[in-house]
Amino acid sequence: MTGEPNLIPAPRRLEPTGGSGPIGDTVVCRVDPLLGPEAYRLTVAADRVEIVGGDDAGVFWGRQTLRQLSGPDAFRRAPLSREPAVVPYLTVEDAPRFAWRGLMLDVARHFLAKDDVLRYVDVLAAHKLNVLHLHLTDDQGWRVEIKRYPRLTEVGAWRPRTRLGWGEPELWDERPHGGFYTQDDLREIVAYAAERHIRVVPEIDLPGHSQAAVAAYPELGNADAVDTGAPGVKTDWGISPHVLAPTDAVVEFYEGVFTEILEVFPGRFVHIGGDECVKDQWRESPTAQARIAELGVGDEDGLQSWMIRHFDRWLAARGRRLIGWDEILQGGLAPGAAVMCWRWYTGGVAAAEAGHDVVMCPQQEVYLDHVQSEDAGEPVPFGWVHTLEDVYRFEPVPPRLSGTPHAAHVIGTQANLWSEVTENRARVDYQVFPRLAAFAEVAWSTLPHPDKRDFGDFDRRMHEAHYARLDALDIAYRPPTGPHPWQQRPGIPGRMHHKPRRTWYMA
Ligand code: TNX
Repeated sequence: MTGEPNLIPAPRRLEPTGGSGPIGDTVVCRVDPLLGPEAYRLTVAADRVEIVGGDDAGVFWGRQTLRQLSGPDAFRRAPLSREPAVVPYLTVEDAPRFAWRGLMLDVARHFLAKDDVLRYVDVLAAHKLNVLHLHLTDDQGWRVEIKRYPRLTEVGAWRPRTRLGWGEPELWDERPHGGFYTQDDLREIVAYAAERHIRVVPEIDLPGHSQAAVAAYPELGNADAVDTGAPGVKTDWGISPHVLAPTDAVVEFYEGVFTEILEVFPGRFVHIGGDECVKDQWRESPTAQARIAELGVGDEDGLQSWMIRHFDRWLAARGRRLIGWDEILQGGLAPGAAVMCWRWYTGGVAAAEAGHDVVMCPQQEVYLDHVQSEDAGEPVPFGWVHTLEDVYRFEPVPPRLSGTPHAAHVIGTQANLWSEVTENRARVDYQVFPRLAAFAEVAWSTLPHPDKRDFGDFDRRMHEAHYARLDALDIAYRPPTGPHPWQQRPGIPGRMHHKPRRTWYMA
């Protein structure tokens, strides 16, 4: 084999030095901090393979590139007894554009077994992505053991049945669903990820998306505003009105939760959610209204802001940084907090201009639960259509920030997989791939303006090399020609948005 190697993500500088052939068994690795964080230089020659990393992570990413150069069988779990791989002789100099290159897995709406999460760590590593964000709690399930509050998982990790799809007709899977990770399971995931230079960011969602917690401990809810007692774990989708009560007792309870979370997750960032907190119960609750007056925070938004600021201070005092969905901007953003921007680019732009770090993950661009084509055969079509090409043309830094000092506050980007319509690993694979490959290139490489990106070249590299790697990894991706018959879910209704979606130019 000769010619240009197919690399995903594309490297900064690639110099073929002529020829190709087998390489020896020895790879010399060393660190040279002058290269910078996560950067590497890979040299492949017949008699010598060398990887110089700016740090250990850089060496690791260099090894991933060597794996890419070694053919699809390098992505199997054991070598096949074949002739040694033919590898192009070259030098690659490479460094990531963004420090935060993430994937969020929503393990709350549908639980994903520990083994499937570990597999996703391997899959992220192969794509040079370095953050795994676990959405651990939501209305439909609480997925992390908290030793001091056993009912969070005894009660909150299970629901009696599950809504199938989003729309009409209303269909149900009558099987109980649930599961949770023990703290040791999560320590194992964190350690496994760390070996692959991937950070795990835990998310405990508050004060909204808390119905599972309220089901487990009704005193967390606004008992004076609702007469039904414990609501039970939510069985269908959408946003629950059951939000946390804004009391000292609830804040203390969650300090207990976060105390245990910090023991399991050593990383800097801790995600506190903050999204889609419906304020109806707070408006009706005399306790919440008295709290607004007592704290002098003006209104319900001010109350949410008070809660977020409390946890910002609490985390900062323990050497951590808060990150939350862009609603944490409402009512004033806590200093030092970072923002995960999901609603268009608006919140991210505002946050960056105010000096806050931002991770860009607009739902209009990189929500992988959203449908991948207009085809009628797409399983449970939800959201806007994001094709592989759309994701390849996603630009994390919008024009309004580009070229300004605020652009440096965009510390990275993330693709999010919400799991209302993905009930198992095969469905997750289908939604995530091949789009995560395009996302990985966007997150790592400095690509031209979205209109000028060479999608044809990307697609060629997909066909010539990357689909075969995904096959070797046993990823149940969406084939370029559309779903396999067994990947379709006829009869299960979805809910598609038919509005214009492309947004990079709007901010
Ligand atoms: C919005 S993104 C949500 C999630 C849903 C998702 C579905 C965000 C912070 N909230 O609760 O699962 O849309 O795409």
